[in-house]
Amino acid sequence: MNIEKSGFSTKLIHAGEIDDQFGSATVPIYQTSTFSFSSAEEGAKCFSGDSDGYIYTRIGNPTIDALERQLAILENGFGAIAVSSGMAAATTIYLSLLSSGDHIVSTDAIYGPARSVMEKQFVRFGFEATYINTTDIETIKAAIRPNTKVLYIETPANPTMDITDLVACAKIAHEKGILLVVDNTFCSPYLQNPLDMGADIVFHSMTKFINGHADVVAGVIIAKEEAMYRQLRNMMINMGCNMDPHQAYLVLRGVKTLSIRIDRAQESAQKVAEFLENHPNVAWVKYPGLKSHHQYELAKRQMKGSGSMISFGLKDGFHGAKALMNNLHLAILAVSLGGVETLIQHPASMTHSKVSAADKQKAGITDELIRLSVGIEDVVDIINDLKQGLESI
Ligand code: LCS
Repeated sequence: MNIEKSGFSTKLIHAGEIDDQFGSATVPIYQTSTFSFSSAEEGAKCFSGDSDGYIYTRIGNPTIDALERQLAILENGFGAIAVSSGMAAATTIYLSLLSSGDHIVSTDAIYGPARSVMEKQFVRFGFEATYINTTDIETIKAAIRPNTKVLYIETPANPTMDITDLVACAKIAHEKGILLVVDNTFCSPYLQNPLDMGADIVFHSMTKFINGHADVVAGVIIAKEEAMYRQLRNMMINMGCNMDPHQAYLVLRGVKTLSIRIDRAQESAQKVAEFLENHPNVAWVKYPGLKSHHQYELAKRQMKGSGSMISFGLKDGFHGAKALMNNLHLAILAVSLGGVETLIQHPASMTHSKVSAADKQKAGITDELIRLSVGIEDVVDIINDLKQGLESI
């Protein structure tokens, strides 16, 4: 069977398989730091690249390899690099692609630490960064300078749910000879495949939808071309931000149900978004599946579904947001997203608190904004919980 030609859900179940000596149905956890060589000569061959035998788990491990092969197939890339977290994916990309004096153009409303690590720490290495509203193509063109090396997009953006046109970005990036990097965490490979739309590198926090059970922190980078894959892989190995075999096993288990989890969560998210939009205490709702989303048509074009992330604002601002969050019984008040449980959080004071007040305002991360990650509980229970929470304001 050619797994690459099979359907997405079949790939979820079978693309991570390996042949082991006992025929186990799931991938065993090779919980070892190192691997023995059959001879001194074989050891030397492994190090010189003349043999693809395993050496040391930071460099490669059968359990981690199985997950990497699966992710490369799911995102239609040359190869995948599993890393210890989504932030390890972002920093491995920054450090692989940028040298002192290079410039990066990025979506302003991205996951807070992916921005603050650049602005507060990597500036010391001479990297320059410009954060802009990437929903406007002319703004992107104007931000690109002669020393720009990377266009870095997060779409839908965390937490504004603004959508950036991936095909248009790929066109600009390639005209200018720069690389397009896409954080695809909010969609997962089930809903959006940036490499197919012209991106060079895609990455995920697998802590979210890919693992889906709120019990692992993990990341992955997928490169379209071999040379880029090798460059990123070498950086991961030398920085030591590799995944652990047990972590890989848990993600291999979680990813099998990605499509059915997302189908269920996004069906509920549509109903939750419609409920919120019609509630008198709610000022606005941003969800790609609502016609009121100003980029509804673009979302339909580049995403295979609307996902299960919703942003909304309350008429009573931050005061109302706090009252709602303190009065929910089913939704868990916690950061993170993309798990089977419904989560709610307040980005301005939580995930994006390290972004300056002025930059938050400019990026649309306002005080009244609440972010909801809709889980797979019964939708009537999710809506009833929100209803009683909203009535308590
Ligand atoms: N990219 C996106 C879009 C994210 O939402 C996150 C984490 C990361 C990268 C980093 O991944 P990590 O290192 O945590 O695996 N987002 C979080 C959030 O919104 N709440 O808590 C974590």
